Amino acid sequence: MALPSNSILCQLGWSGSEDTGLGRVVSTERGWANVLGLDDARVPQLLKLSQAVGQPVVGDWVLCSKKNPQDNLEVNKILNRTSLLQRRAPGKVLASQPIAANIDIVGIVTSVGKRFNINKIERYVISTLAAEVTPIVIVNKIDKEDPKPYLLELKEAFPTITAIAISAKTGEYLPDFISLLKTRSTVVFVGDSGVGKSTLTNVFVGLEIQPTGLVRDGDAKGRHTTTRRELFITNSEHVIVDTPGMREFGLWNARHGLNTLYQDMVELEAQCKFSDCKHLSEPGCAVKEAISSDSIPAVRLENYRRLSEEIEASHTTGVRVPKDLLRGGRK
Ligand SMILES: Nc1nc2c(ncn2[C@@H]2O[C@H](COP(=O)(O)OP(=O)(O)OP(=O)(O)O)[C@@H](O)[C@H]2O)c(=O)[nH]1
Ligand SMILES: [Mg+2]
Ligand SMILES: [Zn+2]
Repeated sequence: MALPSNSILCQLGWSGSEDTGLGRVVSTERGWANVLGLDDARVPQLLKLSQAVGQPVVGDWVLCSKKNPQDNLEVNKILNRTSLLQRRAPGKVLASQPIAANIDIVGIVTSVGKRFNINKIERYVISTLAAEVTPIVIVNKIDKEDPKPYLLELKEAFPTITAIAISAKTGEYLPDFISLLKTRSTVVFVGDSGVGKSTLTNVFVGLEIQPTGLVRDGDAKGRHTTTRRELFITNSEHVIVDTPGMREFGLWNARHGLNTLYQDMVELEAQCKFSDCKHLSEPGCAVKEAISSDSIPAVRLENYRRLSEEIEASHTTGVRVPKDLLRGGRK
């Protein structure tokens, strides 16, 4: 039976039929998950994970049940994910860190001023494309500065990616952003600390639900006000996931995303004489030819090569990528 449109599961984005014990993970703790939508309840329930269920991620759809009538409800199944945004876990371990599941849009939030970093934005874009999710770059705080140069830089760097400039503070251009979202779709906000992800979440939810941080003038460092990922239903009938600022963003399982963003390079490579061409000094190298005839800038090859190496290394070795690169610097 289809669910009524005012049911909480519907508001959370569920479009299937009614399912007993179904809910959506709004936040997680070690061994536990906060699940919303069970029995159409408007408040989440903190439930223990049953053994062998695996680790749910915010945004997951889960099935919950009791072993015996007198027991507490437990999460005992994670439904197949339609999408998963992930990065390489920070630190020495060679592992992925899932950020959010079953998302439709990744809102890559940045702001005018010192926090704007095109290389860091590129990392988010590649990872979003790798997850087969649509990225939208959001340049926030346009009440402080004209966003035109930032939008131009984005258009030049990522001609196929949607970018929009807004002010979460004054609400300017927010309706334009909302008009890009399908009803009941799930959007996750990612970006550096202090760019305004929680401020934007509050505007959407219509309540001061997330604490927001003070940013010191003249200092581009954020304070990491948000400390966990959390999912909310908004006034505009969307679902938003707010996340803590990520200082480093390592690529994980992102080859598909890199190849999508650098399709020109992939096509050129296919025309090189040798299939294992490194585009250094091999004869018949289509990439080098394109650079010498100025059809692609040399820096594009450098970036492509560096990101390719990072993706290969992240899968095969524990080699750590220099922090500076993960933070959006370049060699
Ligand atoms: N001028 C201006 N300030 C804004 C805007 N949006 C957010 N801010 C301010 O920027 C500061 C940081 O905002 P937050 O929403 O806490 O940033 P965040 O991205 O959630 O930061 P973390 O939780 O640390 O990752 C706060 O002081 C906000 O009031 C905006 O559009 N214009
Ligand atoms: Mg925040
Ligand atoms: Zn070549």
